[in-house]
Formats: sequence, structure tokens, C-alpha cells
Amino acid sequence: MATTRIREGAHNLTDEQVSKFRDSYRQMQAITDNRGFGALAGLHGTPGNWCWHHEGNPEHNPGVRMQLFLPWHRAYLYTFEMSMRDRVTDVTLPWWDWTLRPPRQDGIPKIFSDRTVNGQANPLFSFHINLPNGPTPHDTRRRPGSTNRLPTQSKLDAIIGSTDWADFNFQLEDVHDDIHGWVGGDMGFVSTSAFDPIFWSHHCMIDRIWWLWQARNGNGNIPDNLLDVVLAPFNFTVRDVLNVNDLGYDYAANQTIIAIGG
Ligand SMILES: [Cu+2]
Repeated sequence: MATTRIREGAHNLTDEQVSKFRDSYRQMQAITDNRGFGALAGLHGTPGNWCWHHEGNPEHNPGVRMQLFLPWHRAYLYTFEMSMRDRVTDVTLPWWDWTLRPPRQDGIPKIFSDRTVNGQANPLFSFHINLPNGPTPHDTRRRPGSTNRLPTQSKLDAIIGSTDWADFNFQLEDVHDDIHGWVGGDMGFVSTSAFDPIFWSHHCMIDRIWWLWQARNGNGNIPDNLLDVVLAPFNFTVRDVLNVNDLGYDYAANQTIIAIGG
């Protein structure tokens, strides 16, 4: 088996890791076919509308209620990370830990908020949306709120402390929504959020929190009838994505912020 790739915190990357991360986005953003940033981002909202939020996917599954928020986004990040690695060997998707406060981090991490890097546009700051049937072409924008309105570590601890999978999922999805609103601009809309380069690291944090929860609770009481549901348009079932190691990745344990109980 190939070695496990390790996802790190965005606040904890070496300069070399930052430049690889940036380079992978720069290259993906220049690709206009299915492997490119625009096409992948367009699967989430406009024009693909495949994502699952709040038990629903109105475009492709009208009237169906299923809690696929966490597994669907895990399959989505996997697909995106594979595309990053097609461009830059050994790069992994880092998470944005929005619970960190100054001086460790002040809201949006600097690697995403710098407009330019070495005189070039920063591919982690904004993306120029321009794809067939996509949203009106524009550069993605943010309007972040004040740092003290971001969720705290203790709030996160309480969510991870819930032992019921459905309850955990609901609470985590609410916090996830709050972050979309806090970043504002394109991140505030399902239709455009995935075009903001920070979307992927926000969802990486959500995926990591699920992973932390799984370390305590196993797979929990996920309803059996969900396990064989295919996470379209990805070729994975819910069962396929329950164990991150099956997908070839893991989260850096030195950044585990929740003590894992015995
Ligand atoms: Cu989201």
C-alpha cells in the first residue's frame, strides 16, 4: 500500500509546504477542463448542484431527506486533493482551524488573505470564476466578520462531545454554516462558495472534526440505509468514505486539539 498522505493545519505549514499548496492551486486554476479548479468548484453549486446540505440535494434528489453532508463533502475533498496531487507531487490539502486566536492566527490565515505573493496574484486569495453555465464571471470576494465572532475551542469540544451521530452532524453543520456566513461574499452562497479558495480548507477542518469524532465514537449510529448510498457524482458510497485511511489520508496527530478519551 502507498504511504498515507498527511493533512496538516494551514497555520502549521513550512514555507515549502505553503509554496507547494499555492502552486497546486495556481496550476489547477489555469486548467479549464474537468480536472481544473473551476470545474471541480462548479460541482458543488452552480452549475453542478451536487452538494448535500441540511439533508437535502434539491437539484438531483428533490424531496429526498438524507444526512449526507459529511460523507458527500469527504468524497468531494478527496477528489479535489487527487487533482491537486496530479499537479504537484506530495501536496496535501491543509485545514483552516478557525478556532485559533491571535497571536497564533487572526481570522483568515495570512496565506489566504495576502493579495499578492512575490508580485503575483495569490491563488489562495481569489479565483476568477468563468465557466460555461457557471455563475456570472467575477473574481471571488470575502467580507469577513470580526475574529471574536468565530467559534471557540470550547464550543467545538461540546460538539465533539455529542455521542449521537445525527446530533453531532446537525451541530457541526450549523457551525459550518456560521463560518460560510462569517467569511461572507461568495462563501455565503452555496452556489458560489466552492470557488473561493478558502472553501476547501474550511471543509477540510469540518472533515477533520468528523475524524476526531470518529476516533472517539467509531462510526457511530449512522443509519444503515445510508451506507450504500452513492455520493454522486463521485464513485464512492457512504461506506467507502467512513475510514479516512481507506482513502489514503490521515490528519496530523500533533495538531489534535481534542484529547481522545479511552
Ligand atoms: Cu460548506
